[in-house]
Amino acid sequence: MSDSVVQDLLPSPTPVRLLAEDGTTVEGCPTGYERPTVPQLLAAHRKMVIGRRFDAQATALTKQGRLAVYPSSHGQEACQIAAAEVLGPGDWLFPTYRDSVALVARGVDPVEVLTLLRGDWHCGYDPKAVRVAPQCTPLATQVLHATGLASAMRRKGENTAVLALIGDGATSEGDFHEALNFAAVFNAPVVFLVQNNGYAISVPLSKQSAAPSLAYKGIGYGVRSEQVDGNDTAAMLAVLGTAMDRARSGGGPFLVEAHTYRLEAHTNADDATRYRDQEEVRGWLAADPLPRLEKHLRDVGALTDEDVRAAQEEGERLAADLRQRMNADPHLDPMSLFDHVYAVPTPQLAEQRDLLATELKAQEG
Ligand SMILES: Cc1ncc(C[n+]2csc(CCOP(=O)(O)OP(=O)(O)O)c2C)c(N)n1
Ligand SMILES: [Mg+2]
Repeated sequence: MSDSVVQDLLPSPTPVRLLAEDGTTVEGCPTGYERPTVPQLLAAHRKMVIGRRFDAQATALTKQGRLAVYPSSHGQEACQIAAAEVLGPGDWLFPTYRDSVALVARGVDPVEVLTLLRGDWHCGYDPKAVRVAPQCTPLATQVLHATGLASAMRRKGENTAVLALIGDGATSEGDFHEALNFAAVFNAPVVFLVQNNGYAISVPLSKQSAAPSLAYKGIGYGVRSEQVDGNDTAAMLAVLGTAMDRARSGGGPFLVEAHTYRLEAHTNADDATRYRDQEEVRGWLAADPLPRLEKHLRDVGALTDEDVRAAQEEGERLAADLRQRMNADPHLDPMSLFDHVYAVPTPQLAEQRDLLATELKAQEG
């Protein structure tokens, strides 16, 4: 590989940043990226306000026993909203359990988004209809699925791309490395977005990886890589947008590491005070992506109190509707557990199905 090819693959030495923490503009946009327009930032702001309200409501539903578990993405909204905003209608998203806000921003019905976390056996929505794969809990398996689908799209000559989301901890999984290798060799139109939120449950990144940046994990496979301030919505839109455009036009895979932070515990079932101190959390609260974007848009005269109120009211309406619909007991057919497992059920499965059917009949009688 020549020096210039290697240089083209390398991420910036420091994360790309277009907005400072106080909302002021960081002058100069690194070559190859375009600053998002004010209307794009306004659209992202509105979705961020609504997404944050959804997240708070989902957390409340766990306390009311209406959700089994909820992994919050509070603090990671710049990544979540940018991930939804850069998708075209034909593109696919491959999310993890952490990415419910991105699904809501993509337009998936919030009740459907929470179906799996409510304890059902399926993901709640029709993946093909919304072009969103089921939210994946086994770490890193979704990046291989995303790469395979992207490869198929390319073979069919489609002008579309796939965005695969993954956490920092999951980049240690073999599947992640296999996906990067396959994607590069087959020039698959897939963008990998690593949301580096500092922790894999209680394990800090320093105990997970010795890489100078997770973005460097792309170079060895020949994947163009970048690192971004993951709490800067403008930078996230610029870098992810470029990566997706490049993938759609045959430029191949792209790895983006977003430096961000999960402000809540891993899930409602975890006590984060046992492994990180409040001082650290307070530091990241100062880098919160929402006030940063809001301050910027107010400073440039693009956002008024009325706009903010309108977005908040939309968030309240969504939360009220979600509360109401999630409080209704769903009618679940236990027999549906056996549907779609195998095209032809195994004898053992057929036996279990018959046994359950007999038991249910006995209960009815
Ligand atoms: C293959 C596999 N191993 C272990 C787990 C248990 N587990 C669930 S979440 C998690 C941490 C993942 O951390 P990270 O990838 O950083 O994502 P985050 O939760 O921070 O978004 C682990 C180890 C799992 N779900 N799948
Ligand atoms: Mg993490």
